[in-house]
Amino acid sequence: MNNSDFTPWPETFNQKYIDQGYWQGEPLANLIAQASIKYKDNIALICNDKEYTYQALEDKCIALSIGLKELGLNSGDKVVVHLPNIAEFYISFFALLKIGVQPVLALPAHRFSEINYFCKFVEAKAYLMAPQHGFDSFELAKKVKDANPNLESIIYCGQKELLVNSCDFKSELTFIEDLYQKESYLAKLKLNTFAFFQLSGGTTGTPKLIPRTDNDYLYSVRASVEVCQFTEQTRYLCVLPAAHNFSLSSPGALGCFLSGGTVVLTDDPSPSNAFDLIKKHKITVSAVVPPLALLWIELSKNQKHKLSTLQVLQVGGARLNENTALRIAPELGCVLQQVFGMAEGLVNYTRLDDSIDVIVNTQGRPMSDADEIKIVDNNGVAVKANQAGSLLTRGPYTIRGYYRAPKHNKQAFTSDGFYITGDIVVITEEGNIQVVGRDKDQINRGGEKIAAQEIENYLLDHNAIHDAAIIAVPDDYLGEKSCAVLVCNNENRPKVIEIKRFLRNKGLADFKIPDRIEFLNVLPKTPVGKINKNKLRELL
Ligand code: OOB
Repeated sequence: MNNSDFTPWPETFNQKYIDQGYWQGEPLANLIAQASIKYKDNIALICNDKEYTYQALEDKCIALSIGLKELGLNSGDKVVVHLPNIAEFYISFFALLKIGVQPVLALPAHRFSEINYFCKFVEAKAYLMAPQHGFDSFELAKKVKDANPNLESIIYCGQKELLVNSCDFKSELTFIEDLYQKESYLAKLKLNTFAFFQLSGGTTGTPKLIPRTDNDYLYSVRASVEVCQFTEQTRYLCVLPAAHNFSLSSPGALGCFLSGGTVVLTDDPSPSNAFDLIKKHKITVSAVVPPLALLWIELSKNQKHKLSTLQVLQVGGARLNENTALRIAPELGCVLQQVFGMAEGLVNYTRLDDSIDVIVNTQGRPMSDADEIKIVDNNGVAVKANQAGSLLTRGPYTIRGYYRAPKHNKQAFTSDGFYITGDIVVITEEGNIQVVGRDKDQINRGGEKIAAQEIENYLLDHNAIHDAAIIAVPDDYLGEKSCAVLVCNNENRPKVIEIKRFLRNKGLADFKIPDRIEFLNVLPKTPVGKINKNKLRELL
């Protein structure tokens, strides 16, 4: 590995985090293994009609890890995991960790453009995929394979018999069910530099990869479990993409596994399905983004009886407005917990016993005593109490640099290692954070993040588009939607539908396609010639 790939914590911090017990030198891969000793016969995971005890889940993880090794995957290899919410997501995640392979956790919504980029950027050895609703995942796999000669295997997570015989791509697939081996095997685990990759919401032209280590990630899960009081009795419903940091570790499924509770995983995020699952499996806690919280509130008008076991609803990923926040406890009959986190590390929670005022009007406070936060003005100087400023953070589970991005890291981190979150916040007198704005070129579309520059670059590939800017526009339901403002050649100005098709053909995730497209003769510029997005927002 190249030295510029991974930015380690400085030695003094390493020592401090170890001495103070935050980092325990434990492999993340052992999480299920240890739970399987402690909670052997508890039900760890329920997905559709499949149920796994901790022992059964660990057996599956071991069996798959052997098969993956026999397939030729080795410690330090990278694999792009692109799975919907199915049990194989956790099984393959832990199986890969067990043999030291570093997975990239792609989101189900990602398409050719993103998957191809991840495969190339990390020089992936394998791509793990499954059938997904609404698009041809085989066609995608074939395109990815053709574009990546380094990719040795495409691992298909689905039943063989479901694969149509006519699929000419069949011979190129490795079936996950063939990889499970019978004999027991425990890898000797030596901690890799980092364990796996999370994806950044991004602000730049290309997505950034976040290397998370065993030490930092496990600590974030342990600390989350403590704050959120997960126990063996916890029954967690995972409706958001399992790969996202919120549903994976805040405390998410991993927190639930660490506590010996039960994770119920579903690939159907519709509120009516969620309500049925809550009733059927006596769910105690779940995590949603604000637009989904709103839909749950709507449905609860006539289905509140299904929620009688639900104790806590975590809401995060985007700003939750006060009106919606106020409705959650009375209408859903559970405690609201606001979660303000980021895949780069820092996670803030309102505490379960906070006053209603704190729960409704703030995004909580850091989960760890070792989280350092600073709120600064444009010159990097700390702002006065009660004033808004840019949030900087460092700590035992916040990365010190993106993967293979030395240039970008100079802008995204201060020289003393603080991550510049791009969030504008205020700290209340009691020490809680309120997210009041954003100082990054990103659209937060109901929790799904869009890096403006990435889409602008794609738009500028179009012959008739001379200039392009993506900005956020307010939306009652999603909070924000994306709007592309374009300067085009007037004679052959493309139709809105053509532009959307053009972007879709690039193989972009659907949520990144602009919701609205506007045309201007010229984009307003700042004195240094950059597009003036503030002016643009005013104009629209
Ligand atoms: C979570 O992680 P990411 O990496 O998808 O997005 C992080 C960004 C934050 O920097 C902030 O801009 C925004 O999403 N955000 C919120 C928020 N939670 C995240 N903005 C306002 N209010 C909130 N509650 O989104 C994430 C990771 C772990 C746990 C929860 C969310």
